[in-house]
Amino acid sequence: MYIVVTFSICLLFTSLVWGGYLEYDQDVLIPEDWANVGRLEPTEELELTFALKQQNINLLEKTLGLVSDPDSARYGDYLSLDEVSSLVRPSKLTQKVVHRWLQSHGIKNCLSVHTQDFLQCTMTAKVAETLLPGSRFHRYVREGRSLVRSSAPYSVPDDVHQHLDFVGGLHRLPPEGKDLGKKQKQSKAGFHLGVYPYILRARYNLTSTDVGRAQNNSQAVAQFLEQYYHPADLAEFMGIFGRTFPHQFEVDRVVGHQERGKAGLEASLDIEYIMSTGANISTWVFTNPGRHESQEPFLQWMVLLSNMSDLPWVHTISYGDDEDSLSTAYMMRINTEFMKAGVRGISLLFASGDDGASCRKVGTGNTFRPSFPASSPYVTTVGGTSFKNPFKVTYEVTHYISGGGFSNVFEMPSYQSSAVAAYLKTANLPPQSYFNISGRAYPDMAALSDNYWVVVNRLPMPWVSGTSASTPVVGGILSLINDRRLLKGLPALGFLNPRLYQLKGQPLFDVTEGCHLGCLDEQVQGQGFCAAPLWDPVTGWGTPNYPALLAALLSK
Ligand SMILES: *[C@@H]1O[C@H](CO)[C@@H](O)[C@H](O)[C@H]1NC(C)=O
Ligand SMILES: *[C@@H]1O[C@H](CO)[C@@H](O)[C@H](O)[C@H]1NC(C)=O
Ligand SMILES: *[C@@H]1O[C@H](CO)[C@@H](O)[C@H](O)[C@H]1NC(C)=O
Ligand SMILES: *[C@@H]1O[C@H](CO)[C@@H](O)[C@H](O)[C@H]1NC(C)=O
Ligand SMILES: CC(=O)N[C@H]1CO[C@H](CO)[C@@H](O)[C@@H]1O
Repeated sequence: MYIVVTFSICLLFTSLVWGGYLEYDQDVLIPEDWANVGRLEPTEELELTFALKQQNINLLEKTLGLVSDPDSARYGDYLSLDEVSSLVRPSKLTQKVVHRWLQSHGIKNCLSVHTQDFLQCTMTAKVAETLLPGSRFHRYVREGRSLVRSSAPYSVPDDVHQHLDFVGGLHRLPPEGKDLGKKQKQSKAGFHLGVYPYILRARYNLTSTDVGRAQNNSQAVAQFLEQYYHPADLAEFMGIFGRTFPHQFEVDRVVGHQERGKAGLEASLDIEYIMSTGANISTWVFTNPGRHESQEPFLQWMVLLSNMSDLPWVHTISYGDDEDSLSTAYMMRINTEFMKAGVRGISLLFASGDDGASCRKVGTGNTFRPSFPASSPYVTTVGGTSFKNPFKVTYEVTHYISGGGFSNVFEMPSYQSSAVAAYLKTANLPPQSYFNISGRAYPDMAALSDNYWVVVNRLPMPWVSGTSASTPVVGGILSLINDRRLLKGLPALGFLNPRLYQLKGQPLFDVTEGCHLGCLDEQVQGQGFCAAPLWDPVTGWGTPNYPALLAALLSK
C-alpha cells in the first residue's frame, strides 16, 4: 500500500511539475571554454543512447550482495552476461512502447545490446528535436575538438516517461584533460628519485616472482580523454623501469579507436603502471569509445560492457564528474550498470579525484563537493598517498590532493557503516554543514599518487601526480591476487568492498597522518578530512601490503 501511494504521488509530481523531463536536475550549462559554433542543420545526423527501464533491480542488488559476501554460500557464484540479461532486461511492454515511439518518428537505425536495456539510434537533428521536445542541438568546439549537445533540457511524452531512465547524448560533456598534477619545480631539487615500478614493488612487498601466471587472467584500463598511448612508449618504459621483474611489453587488445596522434600523459600512465604491478598479466585498453560528436564516451563504455560476454576481471578508470553536475536519474542508472558488472565478477576501480574534499558554493556558504562514480557504493575507489620522507621507501602519509568524502546521492552501504561510524566518532571533523553524514563514504583504499615517472612520446617524464596513478597500481595488485585465485581454481574477487571492509584494514598499511584539501574559507581554511587509524575518508583503509593481502584473500 505504502509503495503504491508513494508511486502515484511521484508520478503526479513528475507529470504536473516537471512535464516529461527525465533529468530535471541535470546541469545543462556548457562551460564558456566550449565555443558555440551554431545550431545543427536539420538534416545533420546525430546519435542518441536510450537507457530503457530495467527489471529486477532489487534482485540484482541482492544477488550482488550475495556473490560478493565471503560469508554467503553464493560467494563467487557469478552470473554470465546471459544470466544478467535474463534478470534485468526491460519488460516486453517497455520494449514495445519505446520501439513504437521511435518508429512513429521514422527512427529505424538503432543498435541494441545483449541485455536489451540500451538502444543507440542515429537520426537527424530535426527528428531528434521533435522526438525530445525542448532539445536544441548545437555544435561546440574547444581546442580543435567538436561535439554536439543540446542547449536546453529535453522532455519525453508522458506515456514513454516511465519506460526510460534517461537519454544520453544531450548534456554531459566528455571529461576534461584532468589536471594530472605536474609539478613545475621540486623543492629539494634533483635528489628525490620519484616513484617508478621498482619503488612501488618494494613498498608494496612484491618480489620478482610476484607476477601473473594464470592463462586466462586479464586486466584493463579505460580512458576517455581522446588520448592515445604509444606501444613504443610502453616498450621504452619497460626497458628503463622493468628490469627487475618479468612483465609483458605489449598491450594484448585495444578496444576502441587508437590513432597515431601525440601520446597522452594519462593514457601512458595508466597502462605503464597497471602492467608494472599487474606484471605479466594480459592487458586490454578501452580507448575513446564513442567517436560521434554527440556521444558520451563514458556512457558508451558502459554500453559496451553490456554487450561483451568476455571481459577482463579488473578495470581501472580515471573518470569523474561533480555529483551536482549530473542528474540523479543518470547516476542511479550508471550505478545499476556497476551492479551488472559486479554480479559478473568484474572489479571496477575508480580514482577518487584530485581535489581533496573539493568545494562548492551553496547560498552564502560552502560545502564539500563529492564526485561520481567515486561515490558509487558499487565500485572500489582509490585515493592517494605520498612518502613521509621522500628519500626513503617507507611510511606513507596523505597526499593532500586525494579525493574523498560523502555522497549526497547514494546512501551509506551496510558494508562500511561500522567503519565509517568509528571514524566519525573519534576523528576531528569539519563542520557538519560541509558533508552528508548519511552518504556513501569514499575512498576504500589508496596507493602512492605523487611524483611518478612516465614515458610519454618517448621521453621519461618525472613528477606526474594524481589518483589516476594510484588506481592502476591497486588494479594491478588485485589482478595478481586474482591470478593466484584462478590458479587455485577459485573465482575472481569481483566486487571487492564487502570483503575488503571485513578485513578491517589488517593486510593494508594504515595511513594515519595528514589531511586533504577542502574549501578555502574561514571556517575550514583549506582543509577537508584528515587521515586517522583504520578507515578514513582520505585514504580509505590504507595501501596494499601484497603478501598480507594475498594471504587474506586467497581462501574461498
Ligand atoms: C552489440 O553486439 C551485437 C552483436 O555482437 C551487435 O550486432 C550490436 O550492434 C552491438 N551493439 C552496439 C550498441 O554496438
Ligand atoms: C612488507 O613490508 C613491510 C614494510 O616495508 C615489512 O615490515 C614487512 O615485513 C614486509 N613483509 C610482510 C610479509 O608483511
Ligand atoms: C607469464 O605468464 C605466462 C602465462 O600467461 C606464463 O606461461 C609464464 O610462465 C609467466 N612468466 C613468468 C615469469 O612467470
Ligand atoms: C544526503 O544523502 C542522502 C543519501 O544518503 C540524500 O538522500 C540526501 O538528499 C542528502 N542530503 C543533501 C543535503 O544533499
Ligand atoms: C578475458 C579473457 O582474456 N578471456 C579469454 C579467455 O580465453 C579464451 C580462449 O582460451 C579467449 O577467447 C578469451 O578472450
